[in-house]
Amino acid sequence: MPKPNDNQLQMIFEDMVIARTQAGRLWNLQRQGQIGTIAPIDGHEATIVGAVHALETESDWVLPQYREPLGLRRYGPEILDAFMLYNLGHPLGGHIPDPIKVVPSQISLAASIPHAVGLAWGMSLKNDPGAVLVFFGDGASSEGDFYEAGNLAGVLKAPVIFLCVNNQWAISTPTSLQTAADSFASKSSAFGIPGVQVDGNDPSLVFEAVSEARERAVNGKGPTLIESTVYRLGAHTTADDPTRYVPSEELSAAKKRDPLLSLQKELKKRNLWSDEKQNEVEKYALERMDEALEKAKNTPLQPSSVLDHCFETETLRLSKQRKYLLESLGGAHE
Ligand SMILES: Cc1ncc(C[n+]2csc(CCOP(=O)(O)OP(=O)(O)O)c2C)c(N)n1
Ligand SMILES: [Mg+2]
Repeated sequence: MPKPNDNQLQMIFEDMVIARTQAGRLWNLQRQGQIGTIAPIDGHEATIVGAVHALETESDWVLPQYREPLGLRRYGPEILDAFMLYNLGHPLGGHIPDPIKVVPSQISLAASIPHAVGLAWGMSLKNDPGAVLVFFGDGASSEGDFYEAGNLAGVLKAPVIFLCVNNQWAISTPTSLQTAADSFASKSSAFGIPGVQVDGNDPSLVFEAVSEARERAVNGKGPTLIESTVYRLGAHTTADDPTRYVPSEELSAAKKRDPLLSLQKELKKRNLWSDEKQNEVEKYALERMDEALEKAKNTPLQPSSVLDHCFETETLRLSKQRKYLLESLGGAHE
């Protein structure tokens, strides 16, 4: 499979820098009480951005867990706008406009994996082109949903890519307590599909692995399980204190393999990146985030919109709940 060319690599690095810069700003906004809980992307950028750059945005769907949104910029600037609304308490579903093929983040672990398989199966039944990529963590892989969906996808040869981001932690649970298997990729053998392990700190390797999985998917050869190994450089979320359980020597070793540092070094050596470019991109990232935050602050909260987008036609039970909600709000909101 081809590696990303120089231009693609520059774009990948740009998206990685934007994600890291915006993540830092989000952390501060949460600490200032301006937004809700967030899960930092730090350490996951090469995997998320590398994977997304191997997809065809017009035909391929992405289902993020909750750590991915800042890395999905390639799918459109609207993703950040939707994410900022979500961070201010708006339901995410209604804000990712058509035709962007990104499904709202899933906080309930592994719950998006059966959705991804259903979506992929539906696409193959309708002869739609494209593939579906679903992100989930090492922790999410312990859920029944993962095994059920993986099994069905193998039988149906659904065009789906299972991307397990092994960041070595599920909050404070290390992978040694998560599974007794040799690897997360090896779980693919029970589904009868290929399992691949990749160094998730190198976006070129992730790009290559996802390109290959995509090729299989769109050619009717079925799903692939990719385990992309990274290290969670930050806290689990803004509600976590990792100094209580992450061994400091392990964290300092991981910081030396920070995916941004190694790629920046390589690109600079090849004259594909400079300090000026770095400053310019960081400045853009912050301005873009301020703009998205401002837009979100100026959007009135509509509590009943949490009931939108559940079904194509609203069910009787939902209609009753909507009526009850609107009545209890005393008509103050829609
Ligand atoms: C079904 C379910 N069980 C438990 C939780 C609580 N929870 C939130 S995040 C998390 C850890 C997830 O770890 P992993 O899947 O490895 O993702 P990471 O946060 O490391 O990116 C847990 C247990 C949840 N959100 N959903
Ligand atoms: Mg994890």
